[in-house]
Amino acid sequence: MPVPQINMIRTAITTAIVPQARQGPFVFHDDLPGSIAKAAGLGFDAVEIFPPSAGALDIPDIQKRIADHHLKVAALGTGAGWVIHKLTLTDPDPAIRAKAIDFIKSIIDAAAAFNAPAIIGSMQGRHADGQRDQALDLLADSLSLCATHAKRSNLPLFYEPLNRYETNLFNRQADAAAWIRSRKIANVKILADLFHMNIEESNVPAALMDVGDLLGHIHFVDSNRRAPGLGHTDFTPIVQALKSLNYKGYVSAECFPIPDSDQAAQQTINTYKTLFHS
Ligand code: LER
Ligand code: MN
Repeated sequence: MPVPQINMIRTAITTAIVPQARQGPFVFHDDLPGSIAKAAGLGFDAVEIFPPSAGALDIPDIQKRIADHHLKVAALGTGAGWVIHKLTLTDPDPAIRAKAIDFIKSIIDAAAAFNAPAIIGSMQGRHADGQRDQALDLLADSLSLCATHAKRSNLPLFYEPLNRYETNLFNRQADAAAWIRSRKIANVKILADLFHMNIEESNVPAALMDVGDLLGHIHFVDSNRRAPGLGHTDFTPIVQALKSLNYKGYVSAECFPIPDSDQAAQQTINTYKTLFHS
């Protein structure tokens, strides 16, 4: 039975098939068919997939498994472009930037086969000392190119501010949202990751309200990057903020498989049922 929903908030769980990301904050690792079956069995609406490349995905096979399990794909991550190939959208070298954009476009196209958006997280990169303005110009241009490409499939592109240990471009939601608005970067929505927000924001619900209609996706996770309910985040005001925004996107569990994948998945769906039960 699907989890009862309010406000059309939909539930998702992350699954990574990138060997270099085995220690990363993803609930399921390595076994995409198995994690699709488990996600459906627990009542999630969707899976969020972190692939090594577009070419590594057997799209017809995944489409069939997703359809057979009445699931959706919430989003596809692009972080392998950084983790495996060290490509970023703000690299000062135009040849590396071009490769980064091509890598992302190929993931955007693969995601479109599932009617899902792609996520720009670690591929945003970081700026060198004294180079912030130049890097933000490069980020604006690169995001615009990728978002224009996504628009051809009528899908947005998600941009994710990260905590200070992972980027120095945007760490706080309001700063990123104001920048996207002032630069008029079309078709980009913000991905708010509650783990990064726990480090960077003074008030998480207020920061979500600042993002407002630019909010496109949420990485729903506790303060310590464990499954929701295993840390000290107070989710009640966060859910209230989502309700008052009439948020209709996914709450996608991007957390460590602690104590293991199955227990983190079960913990997540239990918490979702409590928080999002109408
Ligand atoms: C990385 O910390 C993260 O949160 C990912 O979602 C970025 O792709
Ligand atoms: Mn994230």
